[in-house]
Amino acid sequence: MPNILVTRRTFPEAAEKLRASGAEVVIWEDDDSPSHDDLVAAVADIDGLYAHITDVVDAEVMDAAPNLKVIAEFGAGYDNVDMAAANARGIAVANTPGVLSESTADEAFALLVAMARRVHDLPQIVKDGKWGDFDPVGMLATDIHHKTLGIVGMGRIGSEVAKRAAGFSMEVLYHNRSRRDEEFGATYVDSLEELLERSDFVSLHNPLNAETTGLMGAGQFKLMKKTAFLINTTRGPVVDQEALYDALKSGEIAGAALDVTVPEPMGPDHPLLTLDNCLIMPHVASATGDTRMKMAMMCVENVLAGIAGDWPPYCVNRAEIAANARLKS
Ligand code: 8YV
Repeated sequence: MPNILVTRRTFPEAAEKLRASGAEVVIWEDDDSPSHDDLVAAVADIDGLYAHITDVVDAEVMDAAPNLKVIAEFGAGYDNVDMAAANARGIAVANTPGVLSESTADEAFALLVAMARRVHDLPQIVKDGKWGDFDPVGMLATDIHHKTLGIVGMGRIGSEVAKRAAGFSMEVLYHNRSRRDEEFGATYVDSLEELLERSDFVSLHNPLNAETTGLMGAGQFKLMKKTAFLINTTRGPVVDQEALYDALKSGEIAGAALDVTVPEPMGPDHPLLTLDNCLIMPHVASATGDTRMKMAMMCVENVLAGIAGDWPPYCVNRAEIAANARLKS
């Protein structure tokens, strides 16, 4: 009987479907995620790993799981998995693309609107009893319509953000590894620098990798307009948070809204939380009931296919595994 480890709580429907396959399913029910040592100990007999962003799935974990055939990641990003190690061991890695694009874009856009229209700070004035007499030049916000949005990384989520921006009559620029067909009227710009200089809002949607770690640092904030806002719903390490703190504090940029941070969870004492022009959400862009359920069911499909010896439907390293197999033969 194949064994599956699910590293966080899941929906009953997902657990039932896994068990209905006949597999032995262990679900990590603790409030805390398994530590790396816990994971190494828990994977000894497993064939399939249903993993989450909190799991560092490295060579040590893979070597502790000699029967492991598939790592099914709950999420679109799988930067927590050592892909070179998985490729070398012929372990299929799969993710949950597509189903979360619109929810993530909705949240990115909500953050943009919140920063521009001061939804993040004006309610506090009311709560604090500081809502004074009408002031025609007080409590001013920033327009969204007819402003320029720069999208960094025009994948599925980026293009959903572009679609929303079109509805707000924004001009949309994008910078991507490759030029795509004009997405919802978005204009390709060759360099990140140009995008940063021209945008009133910059929204990050590129995956985390060696090239994108620290992509937004002091030099990039200097290029941005002093009136511009940064939105990050991708991964925390894409932004140099110390440089961001300085840029927000000194007025180099107008504000930032982050769904993702370093570390996660971020403690209440973090310096970014002392700033009025910074809004931080606890990594919840895909966290709607409907979307999380779809992600869970996709993860189930991936893990069940993998333990049966089939390619998971949303496998991300099929070509790499096949190439390695050819090299070895
Ligand atoms: C997930 C995400 O909820 O898809 C992603 O890459 O960041 C989120 O949608 C997160 O990865 C939790 O596993």
